Amino acid sequence: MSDQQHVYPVREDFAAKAWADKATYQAMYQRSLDDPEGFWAEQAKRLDWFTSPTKIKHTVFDTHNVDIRWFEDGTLNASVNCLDRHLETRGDQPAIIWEGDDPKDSKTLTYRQLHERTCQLANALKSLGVARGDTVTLYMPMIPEAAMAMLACARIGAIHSVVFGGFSPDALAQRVKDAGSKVVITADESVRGGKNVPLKDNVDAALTREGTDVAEKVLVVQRTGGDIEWQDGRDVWYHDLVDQQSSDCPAEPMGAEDPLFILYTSGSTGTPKGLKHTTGGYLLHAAMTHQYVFDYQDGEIYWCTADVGWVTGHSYIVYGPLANGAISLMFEGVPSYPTNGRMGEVVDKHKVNILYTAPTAVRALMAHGDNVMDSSKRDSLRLLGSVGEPINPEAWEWFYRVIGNEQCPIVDTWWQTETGGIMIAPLPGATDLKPGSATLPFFGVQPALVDNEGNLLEGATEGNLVILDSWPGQARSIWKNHERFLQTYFTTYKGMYFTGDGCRRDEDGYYWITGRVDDVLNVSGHRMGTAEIESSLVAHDAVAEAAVVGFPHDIKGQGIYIYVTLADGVEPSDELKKELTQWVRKDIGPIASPDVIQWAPGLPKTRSGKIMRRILRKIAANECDGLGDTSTLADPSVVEELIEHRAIK
Ligand code: 6R9
Repeated sequence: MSDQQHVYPVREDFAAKAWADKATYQAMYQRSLDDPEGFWAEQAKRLDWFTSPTKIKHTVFDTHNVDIRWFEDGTLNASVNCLDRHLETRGDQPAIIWEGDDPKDSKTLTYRQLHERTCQLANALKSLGVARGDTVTLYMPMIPEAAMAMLACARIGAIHSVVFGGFSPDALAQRVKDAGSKVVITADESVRGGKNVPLKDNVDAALTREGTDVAEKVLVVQRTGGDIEWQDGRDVWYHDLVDQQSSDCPAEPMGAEDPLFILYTSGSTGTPKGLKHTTGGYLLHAAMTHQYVFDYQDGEIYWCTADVGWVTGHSYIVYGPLANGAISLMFEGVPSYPTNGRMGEVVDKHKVNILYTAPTAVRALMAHGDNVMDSSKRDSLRLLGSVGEPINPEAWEWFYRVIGNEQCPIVDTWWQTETGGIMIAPLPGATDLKPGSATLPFFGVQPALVDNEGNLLEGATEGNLVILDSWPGQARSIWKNHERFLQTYFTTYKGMYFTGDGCRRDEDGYYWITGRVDDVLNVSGHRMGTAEIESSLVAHDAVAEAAVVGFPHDIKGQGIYIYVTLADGVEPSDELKKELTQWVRKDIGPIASPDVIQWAPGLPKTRSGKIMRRILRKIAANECDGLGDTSTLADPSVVEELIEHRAIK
């Protein structure tokens, strides 16, 4: 079927009111390439600066010398942009609408309230010894305090590092240590799907690990009142300390290139990387994309269902929307609790206009059938968005028809932790939609496709997705490891940023992301390195060797398929499978739970000892007929054996 049969043209009524129609998009995009200095100097005016930037763009994508600076002589403060500057015009407008895990729990914070509490928290952090340039780790539930903590750090020039609340104590410890955080902010427990998660216990456990003694203080929000251990001198109740603080806290003037936050993400090798994002360019990119891609109009209720532990939560729950003075809905729970209709019910309850979610959530609902949305009308919705992984056309159509009542354009937004904000996506008043395609680049973004040798490919074709020049929201480095930043992103294809994604471009120039081309899995929109899971497994006494690959999964997009070679003398058993599953969950977190474990007496290797993952991926996907060239295998019989004992038949 040709792509052309699936085009949803821009709706006239939408284009008439949108921030950008076709002509505007084309003119602005062209200008952003022809005159980046002029274009971005103008756009920078959407932020409030203490000192306006005069130097706009200084970016070098040289393999040996990657140097990315935007607006480098400007000074500003992100919290002022997200809070103070709205007080006069919209102080009493909601900034955050919070919907608790329990449908009876919700509250609203106005810009004035959010400002006041953020300032109090900022003063509290100062009283704990946090100063400009220090790092603070946040391990928090989806509660307004998480947004306040990010903004409070920004206010005093501290650098936040948010760690997703689903990560294990070991994963948390590694991140506290790498960031060198003096203070950890957490809660007694978080609540998700009616279950309590022991955040504070996890922090306690994490801080017993070697190298975490940098963390001198733990600030604890009381969310549930559950039982927790207390370490006098280290642990401080949030309500004891914060409530007594002054709500006057002058904001630090930060250089545009001063770090705003670190966020860890998985790569194909080694430990997670702390991507470093800076203040000016990041905030501008987040705010501008939030306005144009979601076509955000004043007063609308906007809901991004991500967790603040991921980059989507950073850019599109906190920084982008708040910089734009938007009303951002923050949801503590999960879409399936108390019933599968919850997402629609939250939309109706708060009259949500824009809903930004993940394909995995759509597919999970779709699996229950159309009736799953019967408990809600969703007639307040105007626009839908998708992020985190490729959305298959069936899920796109279902999202459009059932959730959006055939009334709402869908913006499929491709981007990454590294890119800071949306890179390829339709603008709803400007771009005709094709289900499954992230469509066209945002202003200033120059995507290209290259073959494996790095040759640029023209026209309708498929290849590796690279970006040819810098954009303001780009990560500047990896925390304390610039060399790794160069290695990871700028050595594969010289002079270009390599995304790690494969992509097709059609005859209309539309981009279709096909998924990772490296050893990174995308499970329910969560990024995970196969190497991380493998190193966790081989640390178990029973395991001699392990290889992890992704396989197609109806709901998660990709599932985790593990081949395990047991140590000598260890017998395979179902108990051992359970034990290994628990081991990985405990080591990394529940998001890394294996879906399938297959015992592998041997793994297919080249004669030089490299595991041939290509073959393992095929076997996991049940594509055993097309294994391709196996002539380089050291022992071909290994493959027969694995096929015969496939775990999924
Ligand atoms: C924002 C975010 C990034 C990886 C990225 C790609 C995949 C994200 C996508 C998409 C197809 C989309 N991805 N959005 N693939 N279409 N609309 O998810 O960041 O967690 O760093 O993941 O996710 O593979 O490289 P992050």
